Amino acid sequence: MEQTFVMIKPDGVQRSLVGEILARFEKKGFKIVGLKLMKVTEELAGLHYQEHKGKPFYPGLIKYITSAPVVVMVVEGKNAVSEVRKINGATNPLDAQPGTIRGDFAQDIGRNVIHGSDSVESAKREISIYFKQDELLEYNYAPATWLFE
Ligand code: D4T
Repeated sequence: MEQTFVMIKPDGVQRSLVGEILARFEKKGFKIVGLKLMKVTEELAGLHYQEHKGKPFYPGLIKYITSAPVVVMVVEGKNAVSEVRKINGATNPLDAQPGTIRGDFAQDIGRNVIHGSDSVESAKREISIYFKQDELLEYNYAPATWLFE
């Protein structure tokens, strides 16, 4: 099983989309192994988005992500990294298909509601930025019996 990192960005929390978004991941059958509401500091934002440092949209991105609470989570399932990105939809909501989170709930690339790691390596890095080891729980996930052959 693969783990990935997901963030409901400040606009998603402010627009009361947390329950709706969590439900999509739960209904897919992803096991939630970590979950919390938090405020992203400038330091954490800088670590998370280090690959974008120097790009024109970087200052706005940091301001946005640190502006209000976010919900961070670690979800686990088959091909979780790519499956979560399919559920999230294209980075630019105007390119995102209806039925995806961004396709259904967003219009602007700078307010695109959700983040999902783009590779297993990124997922590991981002999980370690936002979660301490003891915040990730190991437990028996009952639906697994009916999700997997
Ligand atoms: P995240 O990281 O939010 O899941 O987005 P993606 O992985 O899908 O896309 P990304 O890393 O290329 O972009 C990170 C973040 O920056 C915002 N952004 C991006 C922006 O405001 N303007 C831009 O031109 C780009 C490329 C949106 C997502």
